[in-house]
Amino acid sequence: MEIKFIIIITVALFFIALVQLMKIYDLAAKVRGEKSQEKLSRSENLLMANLMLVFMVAFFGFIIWLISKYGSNSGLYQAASAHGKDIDELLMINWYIILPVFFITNALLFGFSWKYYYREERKALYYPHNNKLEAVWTIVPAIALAFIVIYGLMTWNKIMYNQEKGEVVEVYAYQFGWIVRYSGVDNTLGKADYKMVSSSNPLGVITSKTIQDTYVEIDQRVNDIDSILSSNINADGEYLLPEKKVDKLQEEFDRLKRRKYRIEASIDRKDNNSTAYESSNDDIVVQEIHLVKDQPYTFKFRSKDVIHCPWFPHFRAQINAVPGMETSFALTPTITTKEMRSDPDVQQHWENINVIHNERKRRIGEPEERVLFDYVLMCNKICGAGHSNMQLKVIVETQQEFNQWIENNGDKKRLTFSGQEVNWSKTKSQASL
Ligand SMILES: [Cu+2]
Repeated sequence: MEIKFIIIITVALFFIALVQLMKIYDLAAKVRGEKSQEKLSRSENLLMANLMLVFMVAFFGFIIWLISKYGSNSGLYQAASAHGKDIDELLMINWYIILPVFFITNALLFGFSWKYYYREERKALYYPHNNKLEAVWTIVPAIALAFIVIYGLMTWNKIMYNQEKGEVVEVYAYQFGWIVRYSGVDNTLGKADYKMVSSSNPLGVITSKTIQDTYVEIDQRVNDIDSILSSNINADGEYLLPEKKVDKLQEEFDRLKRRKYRIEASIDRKDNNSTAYESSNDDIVVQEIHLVKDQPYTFKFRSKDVIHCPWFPHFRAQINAVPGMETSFALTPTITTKEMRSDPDVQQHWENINVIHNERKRRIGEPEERVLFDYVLMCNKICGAGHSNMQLKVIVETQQEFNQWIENNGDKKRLTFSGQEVNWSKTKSQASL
């Protein structure tokens, strides 16, 4: 880190020194009464022209090197979802259009600068207008752009509106992490409301139990504040606490009362509560996303605080999670984690990752280990200081393995909103048959 910083400073200072030197050179030339910058000799102009060509070759070489090094195996591998191939095709068609245009236009730009460098005896051709030329360079890009836009729209419609609706899974984004909720046997997520959000109910899910729990939580804090205030009062009715603290407590007191009133008025439906919020009862919250191969899923996204961007790179799926609204997309994973790990591209890439990983491990004196590929959910929007922590492991497996997970680990890690045990895995596997 420090070395990098010193290098940056050195390079910056070098350029500043260079600019200063050039200024001095210029001034010295003026003092000596030599020719000014505007009048360059023919050989100087030729040198500039040749440097243009050198730059073009180096620039093109660098681009080709970049493509060959990072283009073929960028860590995205083959698309692991049903719609992924469409996205990849769309992207590749764009590259097939962009790259030739890039090479042609830049070759013309630098080629012309080289060929027509300034010579005193040459006179530029006065050529103010040509309708044919204007038409060509307007119509050709227009057709190319229209093709890209229409093709993109068709792909978008296909993957957003013509996908099979599947099992509903909610992904809730917050600074900085994800909470995942499966909708359970009824495939319907229970209602949620921000007024219900608390440390024990981070998603704000509504059930008769969470409503009661919230009341208890609010009442407890209200009583706490009440007793703090009433025990710190003197005979004249004056508070013994600093004024600021009293204000703060009273404010919190009012806020809690207001929140309880709002829950009572708009969320708590008293008698029919049990049926209105029934769909929450079999929802479960888990620590990892487990998906069954070839089964369609509908992901729904909410955000607690700022705009996040849930991204499944290997499934080629990404959408913003926006506070106050729900976004969603459907996808069907087509390759299990195990199958992906035996893909030659993945293996080769992870061979390299392990070399770098273990080099670091050795440097800090930790035992070496072998890390394996895993699907991942990441946040693709710089959402704050802990943005890079927003990663969640995703596992794609067979139905059998999925049931096993629910039975072994899923249950231990899950919270039920009803407070009752739901035999989720059995009914789940029956439901999907
Ligand atoms: Cu984020």
